[in-house]
Amino acid sequence: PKTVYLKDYTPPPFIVEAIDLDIDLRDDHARVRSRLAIRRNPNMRPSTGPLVLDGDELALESVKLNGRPLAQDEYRLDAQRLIIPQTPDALALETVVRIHPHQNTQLMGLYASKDGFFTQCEPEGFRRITFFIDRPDVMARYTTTIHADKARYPYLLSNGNLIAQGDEGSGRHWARWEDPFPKPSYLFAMVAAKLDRLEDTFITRSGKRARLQIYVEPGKLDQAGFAMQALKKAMKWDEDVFGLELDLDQYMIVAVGDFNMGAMENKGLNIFNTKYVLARPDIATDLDFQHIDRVVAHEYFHNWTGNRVTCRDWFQLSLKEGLTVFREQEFGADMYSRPVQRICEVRHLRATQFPEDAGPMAHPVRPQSYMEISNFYTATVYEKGAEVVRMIHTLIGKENFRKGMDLYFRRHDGQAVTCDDFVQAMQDASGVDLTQFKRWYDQAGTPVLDVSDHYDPTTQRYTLTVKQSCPPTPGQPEKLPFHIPLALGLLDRDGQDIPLWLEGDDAAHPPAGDGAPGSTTRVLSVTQPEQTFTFLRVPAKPVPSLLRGFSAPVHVRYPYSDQALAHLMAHDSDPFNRWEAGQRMATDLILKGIAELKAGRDLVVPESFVGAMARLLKGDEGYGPRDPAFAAEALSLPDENFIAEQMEVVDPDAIHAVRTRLARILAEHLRDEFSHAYRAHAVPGPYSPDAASAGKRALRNRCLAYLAETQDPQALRLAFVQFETADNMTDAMAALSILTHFDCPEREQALEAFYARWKDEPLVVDKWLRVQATSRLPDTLEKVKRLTEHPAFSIKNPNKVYSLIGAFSTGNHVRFHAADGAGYQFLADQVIILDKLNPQVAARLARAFDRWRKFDGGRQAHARAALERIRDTAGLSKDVAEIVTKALG
Ligand code: HT7
Ligand code: ZN
Repeated sequence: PKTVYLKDYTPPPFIVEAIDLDIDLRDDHARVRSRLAIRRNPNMRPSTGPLVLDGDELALESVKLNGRPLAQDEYRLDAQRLIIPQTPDALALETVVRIHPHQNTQLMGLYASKDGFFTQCEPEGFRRITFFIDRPDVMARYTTTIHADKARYPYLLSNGNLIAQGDEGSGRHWARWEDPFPKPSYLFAMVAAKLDRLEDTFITRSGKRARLQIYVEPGKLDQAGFAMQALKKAMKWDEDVFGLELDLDQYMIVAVGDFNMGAMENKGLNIFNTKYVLARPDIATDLDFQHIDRVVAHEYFHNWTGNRVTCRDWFQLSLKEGLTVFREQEFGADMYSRPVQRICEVRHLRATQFPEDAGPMAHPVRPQSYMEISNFYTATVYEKGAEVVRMIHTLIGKENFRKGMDLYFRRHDGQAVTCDDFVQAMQDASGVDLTQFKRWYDQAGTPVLDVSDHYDPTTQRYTLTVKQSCPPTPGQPEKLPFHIPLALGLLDRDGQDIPLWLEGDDAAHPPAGDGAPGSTTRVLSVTQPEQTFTFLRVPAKPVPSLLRGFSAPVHVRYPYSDQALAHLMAHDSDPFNRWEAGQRMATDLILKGIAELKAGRDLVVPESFVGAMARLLKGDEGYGPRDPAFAAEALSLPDENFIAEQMEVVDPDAIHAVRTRLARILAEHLRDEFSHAYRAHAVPGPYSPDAASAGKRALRNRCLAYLAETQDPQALRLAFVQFETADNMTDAMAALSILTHFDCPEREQALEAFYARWKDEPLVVDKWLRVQATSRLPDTLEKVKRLTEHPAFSIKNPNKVYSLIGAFSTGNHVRFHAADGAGYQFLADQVIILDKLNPQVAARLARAFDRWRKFDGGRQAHARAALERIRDTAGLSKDVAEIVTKALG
């Protein structure tokens, strides 16, 4: 496949001022007429080039220029383009094309799903609907008319405002929508479907009344209420925190079960995966509720960060995604527990983005090239992109950040811009020089900070030496130093924070960002390959609490003793680092245990670790931690993927054995404590997904998981009883996720009962598939294979594919990486089948091979064979080709 480079960007030679679309939906096809008002881009004069329109799988029926049909020799058509060599400077271009939404298994462009027709245009789906200059810097005004059968598709929706509608005979009707805002084609949407509608209103802070509507599958209105509340919370939050108000009279969300990703921020007509809309206590877990809150907010926030100000080109994707994820994270922190949200975000970053940065698909937050842009909706662009925005926030401070946002909108509202434009606004608003900082956008790889220290009791000076480095990544062997905000504190012997006075502090000019002289958390600007920071008036050798709040997406190496970690775990005023200290301890223990196992010795768990875990359970004063949600996180052992990343050569069996053994030892030592905490954290009254109740359930279910690790039949029975008696999906699912790992009669009974009860709720069936795919039992792959034949599974539905095949290959480390290569062969088979139907989802699945080079020779040989088999498949999509060629490269 052809590679596209950022350095080759040129502005579009033509722009489209307006598009009038007419979409006629029929039983086996749709006819799309479009009338484009086009003119040469005035900024590109003099220009004489041809007019080139993108098109994909469009059957062209006619083309007219300024009302005159074009003869065959007046245009050229290839598989991807319509080219008109001779055009006036301003023209009206009319095309008529035929498309086949029922055969559109890629789910890009216009496609048919159970309840009707839906669209997905980002990044390059609009060209599958009509010929267009399908790039985000071409912004047009849209008028859209939809025609369809009235009984089967009563709702006809598109962006903007409904301006006319009517019947047209033969049981058909039509509706015309006009979007007042010019927009890029990727934000176009239309829906023609039979749905139920939930309505509400929101009065904006300037007093405008907005109509809010959520459309769901008929009969599911009782599952839409939470999403509506989420939307209203997000609207209020964006007004309060960023002063941003809805600019539309009507805001619609439509839920569809067939969707490649989570949701899409189309102007005024968001289209969502049902997973992020539908919820009811008996079918959705606490985490599902939380995801709905966050995804609804994310798409709503895009209305300003993405839609009002959009991307100049797809290399700038993080301009909207990194910034919107950051906004979503801040919203989450304000709605739930800030520290727990941060812990979950960092866990996610380490599980997805750090391996990406260390593997064959490593790319900067602003990639420099791609073969298929859909492959770059990555953890780097989204999650690391959000970390980059967060670092700006930390470096310039909250007030300046808000000023920077205001300036960004003042300068760029209605424009398609670059990441540089965003950083420039932040720099100009704050006066902080971000020149070096911008390297975060262009250099891939996770930087490493090697920290060492020295304390001099006579002068009471404490010196930290920080060395930064960054490993090579594809195409970038050498890196320039990053500008890294390193937030830290120093703990004294009693665990108290020491006020921090740095040598060179200038009281007259304190730093713009977080942490003034004398405060107990300071943000050091690490900008050199090696730098020294000296703290004054430090009464005794402190324990450093480094990278508080995870102030930068880096690895920190510092030779912590077990004692120091236990000290941080018990006393650090930064909750993130309290959690981090426990994770470090557990990781060290497991890595040591793996070495012991190889030498034929059993794992030794020091009393300091067991004691720290016990304190987490009991809290400071006897029973009950102050924040059960935090305790639940702190009691969770690092997962197997994370441990694998810490090893030179990964041994999945050893990781699994030692991690499981550690859990069992803890369970046996603290059996009474876990039992007590399990009983003490029962949540009385009717279910509510609020943060406090969810936190108690999380802790309780963590205790139940530990109890089951003892393999005591009574503990498994307890899990089964919880499964049977739970009045909410969180507790039922937690119990089932425990039982799935044990070969006991309760497991089969529970799985059977669960399916019998929920087989008609697709989102719950997804959970049923996932819980089986992630079982640690040795025959899991065989079961997964059988499940691909089960009526509950469909390879055409992305949610089913992610729940079964995706969960097995990314969420079941020990079974996917089986030494005989069977897991790899299975995944290769599925990728090859799926590539013919939905290349985008197939490519996502193929990413599970990314880290194959980290394993032993035997596994590498199996993985290579699987990758080569995919690569050599005839007619492979460019989506999958890019992933496998880079993996093999
Ligand atoms: N901006 C949206 C991206 C998206 C997408 C991308 C590729 C293929 C399908 C897709 N569906 C949605 C999602 C978001 O970040 O808000
Ligand atoms: Zn987004």
